[in-house]
Amino acid sequence: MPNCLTVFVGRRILAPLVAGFLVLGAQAQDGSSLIPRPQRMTTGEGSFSLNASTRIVHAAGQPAVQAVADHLAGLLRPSTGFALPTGSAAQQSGNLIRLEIVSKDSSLGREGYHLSVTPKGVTLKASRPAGLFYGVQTLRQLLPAAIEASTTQSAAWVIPAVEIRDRPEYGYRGAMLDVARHFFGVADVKRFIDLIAAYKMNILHLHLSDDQGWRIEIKSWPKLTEIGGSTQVGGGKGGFYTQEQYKEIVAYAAARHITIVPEIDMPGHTNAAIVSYPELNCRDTTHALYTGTAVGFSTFCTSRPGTYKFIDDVLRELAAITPGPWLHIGGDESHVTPKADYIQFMNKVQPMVSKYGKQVIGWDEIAHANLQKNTVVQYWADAGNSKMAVKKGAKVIMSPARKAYLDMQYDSTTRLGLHWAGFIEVDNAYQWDPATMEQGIGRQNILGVEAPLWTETIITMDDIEYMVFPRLPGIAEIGWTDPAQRDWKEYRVRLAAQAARFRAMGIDFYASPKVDWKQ
Ligand code: TNX
Repeated sequence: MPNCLTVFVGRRILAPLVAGFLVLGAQAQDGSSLIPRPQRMTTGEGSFSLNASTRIVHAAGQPAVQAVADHLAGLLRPSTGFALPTGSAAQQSGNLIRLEIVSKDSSLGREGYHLSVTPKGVTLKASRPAGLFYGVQTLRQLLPAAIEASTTQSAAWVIPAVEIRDRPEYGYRGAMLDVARHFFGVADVKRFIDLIAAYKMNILHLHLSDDQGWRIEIKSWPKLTEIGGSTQVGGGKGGFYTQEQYKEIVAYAAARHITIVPEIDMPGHTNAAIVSYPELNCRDTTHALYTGTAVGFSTFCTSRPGTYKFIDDVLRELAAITPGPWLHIGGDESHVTPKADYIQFMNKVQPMVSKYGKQVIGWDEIAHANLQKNTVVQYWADAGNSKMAVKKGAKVIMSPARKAYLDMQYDSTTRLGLHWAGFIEVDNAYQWDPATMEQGIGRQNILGVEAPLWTETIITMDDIEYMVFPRLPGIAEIGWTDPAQRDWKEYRVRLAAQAARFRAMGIDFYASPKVDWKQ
């Protein structure tokens, strides 16, 4: 146990004593600029030095722990140039980072971890590999920012002596990437996964279909990608993932303890599918590919049995390549589907998802239908819908557009993005509490938070990074950190300290005037 008498940062004592632990405020290099802010942290004396003889060890016969050890080594090798061998610990001495699964520490929960750094060594404990993975993300941020560089750096690779016990507030901490309006290839999605994993997010929702494009191969309906995947907003060439590529994304995410939530948006937002198979529409007229950005003009024919045969095939193929528990069926802005038809449609499609062993997520409008026992509603626009969903027994994912939408402009000068839900500066994106922002939803009914990035105006990976950073770390903290420990004035100092990490990771971030980046 490190010494934890008083912690001074600059000249100020930044933190109160909570339950016998000194909880830290901000500052680089002593652990106090961590994002998300950990639940409990105390600082000790001295530091641990990572060096050429450091090894990352764990007990034998634990492949999932070995995977976390290899992940950690993979993060540290490029910048340090050290070999950092990993493996089971026959010998217990030397300069070691130890990863341990502990069964007795139930207070850590499914995703918590206990990190102990002393001058002698680093020990990371968790009840499951996911917790070890989150502890690894913390360890990364305890090292100098240069650790994030992709080439060898000369730096003193010291980790301050700390003791951290940490676990998340919410189990669902996600981001969404719209690959339908503009398509992003596998390499971009992998980078996106790496960026959200660094902030302990555990969900990536992929918006795989919309009016402008169909992005996932469905073998029984090949024209979906041949025709429906052939363009995008602005008329570019679009693209799609083969099932093999999708599986590659799923595996890459899983290795980072991230679950993929695939979305097929329906019955609206379906122009690309309808152009590919006109019989999905009630009138078998000719349809044209769409490369604009208006919403709400398309709908599946909800009265034809053929529509449900199509949906069954799509859901079956998608469920077979999706190990996670959820299939998102959209349901937003179906403005040309008569309300009674919409309700009937959703009542029919939900059991089809269950049939393939998955749980439904739908945008908040889905609350108008009868909700199956496990259906989850994603709040984006209408609090009334979300409250109705809760009354019907559903759980809610909080993605309020006016706070969590990463495609909203920061201010009127932002070169990308939309502003229909308002301008969202970095402070605004951070200052809200999912549990209290709407009366009538309630903490106990909230699975967590998700920040969607819609891509009508987003074309390149640089564009993605500019809109996502620096707001995403704040959303990640909302998902992870106890709201009683969150405060903008304190957070903005920690955020400023992340800039060096963003730069080392090559992230093209928005240097918001709300943050004093020189601190
Ligand atoms: C609303 S959010 C939409 C999307 C748009 C987004 C742009 C939601 C469920 N529907 O179709 O891309 O606004 O911000």
